[in-house]
Parts: sequence; structure tokens; C-alpha cells
Amino acid sequence: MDLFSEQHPELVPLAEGACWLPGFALPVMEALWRNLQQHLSEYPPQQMMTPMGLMSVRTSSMGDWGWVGNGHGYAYSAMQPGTGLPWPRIPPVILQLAAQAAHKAGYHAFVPDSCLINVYAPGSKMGLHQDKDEMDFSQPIVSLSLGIPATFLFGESKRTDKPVKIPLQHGDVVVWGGASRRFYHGVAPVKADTHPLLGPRRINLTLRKAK
Ligand code: MD3
Ligand code: FE
Repeated sequence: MDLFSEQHPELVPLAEGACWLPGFALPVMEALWRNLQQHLSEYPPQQMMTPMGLMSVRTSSMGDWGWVGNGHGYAYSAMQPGTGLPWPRIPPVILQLAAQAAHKAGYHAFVPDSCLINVYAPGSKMGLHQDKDEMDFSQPIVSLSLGIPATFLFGESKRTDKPVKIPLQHGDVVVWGGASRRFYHGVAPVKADTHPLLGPRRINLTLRKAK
């Protein structure tokens, strides 16, 4: 299938357990962006340090569990780095969107307890990795993209010579469950661009049931 075609099917199967819902979130993008702007002004995204080095992406979180890195490792944390305060709750518009997308992909009653907010400036990237810090791998992960486009990469193994590329756009949702839940994935360096609503950045929300 030509993933870069101009057509916008409702649901694109990507791999076992994974599907792409192009434009699924478009009807709520303005409400969502207002919410996120408010959140980011109160909980500014930070470049986390990991054992692999300083990340080019800036992150903030919502929900019971935020994702936090320090020089020694990374983990889900109930407290923000620095202040020690809890993260704010995930707003209903995001919880509803995640549950509806998961349902559409065949995962019922998805109730995430963590929303990671990744902010990409042009040039930011995320290397190939697996998401392995969650307790229950039978729970899917829902990802939502806002702002300038990015090329998302995934493959079954890190050694897969050519990871599959998906052009993710503003309003796209991807649901990862089943076998695809353990796939390696990453984001190619984001190209310079400007989005009418978000300006020169891409934001990805990753909704997970962490614990
Ligand atoms: C495929 N974020 O934060 S979300 C991450 O666009 C992360 O910011 C990327 O990977 C981003 O860990 C991608 C899409 C995603 C999330 C989890 C997955 C794809 C996945 C888990 C398994 C397979
Ligand atoms: Fe990931």
C-alpha cells in the first residue's frame, strides 16, 4: 500500500494489532490545542537526560504517571522533576479521544493513566526504541499528532534494514496493540515547517496505561 497517497481512508492497518486513523482527531484539534497551550505554560516541557544522552525532544506529562528521565535512567513518576508536585489530570477531551480511537481499533474500555507530551522543534528526532516500562502489554498505546508533519518509523526488530515509514500529520491517531506493541519505533528528524495553529513545531501525545 502507498502510505503517502493523498487518499484518506478511515482506518489503515499497519501491522498486527496496529492501525492508523488519519485525521481522526481533526474535529477536536482546536479544543485540544487550547488545552495543551494552557498545560505547557504551567508545566513547561523539558529536555530529559537519559543514559543515552540529552533528548532533542522536550517532554511534559499529564495523568497519574509522567515519564521522567535523569542521567541514570528513566521511569514513570507520580511527581514532576524539580517541584515534586503531582502531574495534572488528563482532560476529558483527551481521554475520550483515546478511548474512541482504541475502540475503533478493536481495544475496548481503554483508560490511560499517563499522557506523555513530546514537543519536537525542527531537527528534533527520536531514535528507534521499544516501549517497555509499562506493566501490562495487553494494553494498547494511542498516539496523537499535532502540528507540522513527521515521518514515523517502525519495524519488528532494530535490525530490520528498512523500517516502515508513516507520514504523520496534524490530527492523525495511531493505535498500537497486540504484536505491534513491542515493535521498535522512532521519529525521523523533523523537517523545518510551520503549522497554522501550532507554528514551527510538532507535538505528539502518547496515551498509555502505565501501571
Ligand atoms: C509503536 N513517541 O514517546 S508515538 C515515545 O511521535 C514515542 O513522539 C513517538 O515513541 C512520538 O515513546 C511515537 C507512537 C508510538 C508509541 C508507542 C509505540 C508507536 C509505538 C509502541 C509500540 C509500537
Ligand atoms: Fe516509544
